Amino acid sequence: MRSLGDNKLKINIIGLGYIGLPTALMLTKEDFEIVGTDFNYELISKLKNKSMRFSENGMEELFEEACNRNFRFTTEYEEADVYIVAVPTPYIKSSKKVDASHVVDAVTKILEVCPENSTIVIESTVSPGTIDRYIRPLIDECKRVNLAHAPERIIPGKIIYELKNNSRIIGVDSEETGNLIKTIYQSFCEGSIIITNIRTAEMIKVVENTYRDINIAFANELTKICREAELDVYEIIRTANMHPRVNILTPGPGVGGHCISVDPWFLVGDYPGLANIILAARKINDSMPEYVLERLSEIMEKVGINDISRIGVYGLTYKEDVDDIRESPTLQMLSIMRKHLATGIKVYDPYIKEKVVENQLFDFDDFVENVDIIVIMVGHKQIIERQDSIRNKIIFDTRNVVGIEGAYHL
Ligand code: SAJ
Repeated sequence: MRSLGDNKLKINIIGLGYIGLPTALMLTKEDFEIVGTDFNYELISKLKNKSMRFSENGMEELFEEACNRNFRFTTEYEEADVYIVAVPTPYIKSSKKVDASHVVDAVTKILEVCPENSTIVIESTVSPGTIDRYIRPLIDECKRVNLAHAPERIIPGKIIYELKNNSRIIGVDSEETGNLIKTIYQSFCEGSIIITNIRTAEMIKVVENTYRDINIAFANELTKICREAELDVYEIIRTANMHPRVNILTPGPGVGGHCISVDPWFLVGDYPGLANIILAARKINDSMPEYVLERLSEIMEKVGINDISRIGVYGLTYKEDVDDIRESPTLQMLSIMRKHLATGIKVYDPYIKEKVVENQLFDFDDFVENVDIIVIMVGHKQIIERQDSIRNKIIFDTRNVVGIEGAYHL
């Protein structure tokens, strides 16, 4: 294995999505030779034309700098010292288990080109035991390669900041691999870097997202209880959180994204019967889009509006100020409505410029003009800044982000 003191260490990043691309850019700042690989030709040609699929604070500058430093993109896997795998790991809907096929494919292709003694780092989130079950056997029957798991822990919306400042966990089989990978991550990461074994690293990552899911579910359950008790859940959470050992998260219309709504299922799938709170939390969070619809129907009845086409849903993304719509509560809600043949509701999101749903509008003023009730599903900066223009509408603010008098809440 080459050390950093010798020739430039070559790192091949596999998967140039939300995690792989920013990680590659951070590493290109350093004295490594970086090659980014993705099987998506369209993405590679876009990157070659200097265009990125998503943007994050600070990323454009890094991208430009990286291109000037000869950061290369390709659809091929290359011979390298270290491989960092950042491909998606969805869950299988029927069994709730992790679908490791993209990671398996990536590692299989790496093994076709990698030299003996090179190192493969898996960044993709996997359920505990996945690497031993699916990845290690591929390597063991092929060649002598070192394995590491450095699960990504950055939050969309603050990717560059968190890549630099978050602590990292690195799961490895040997001290030597631990030290090499630590040196690589230390080149851009100012947080602490904790070395452990691979299965523990897998578990820590899934536990972090599960903890957040359970905490959000608690907030959502409190919302339902407080509605029944005619109490203000926001006041209750705000005040309870003043206790030094209480930190309840914020209720909302559901939990979306590719992480928190997915990872807890890995534990439910692998430990049925043991993962009880985890399962209950998933169910509560998954029930929220339906709960929004129940509240909406109450509000419509109260204000005497029954024409669905006069209702506007604000926000399609899974959370504020990102352009990612994966598993978003709005999409979940629209799908429930479709099942009940309730169509015609208008939808608008400032971050989504292409048509992804029926009756989607692309201009904020046009949207506001054409509806009587606005259901705020995402607290984008735009709606907070432009709340004056919706004051004369009936507002159902599921995120509690605008201070409009008379607005309805969850
Ligand atoms: N949400 C609430 N109430 C809250 C916080 C979030 O309803 O108080 C909702 C959001 O609106 C969104 C969903 O939950 O729909 C998830 O959003 P998020 O911002 O909590 O998290 P993600 O999915 O963007 O990123 C998470 C992060 N994990 C943790 O904070 C423990 C991130 O650090 C991980 O890297 C990422 O998952 C991942 O890739 O696993």
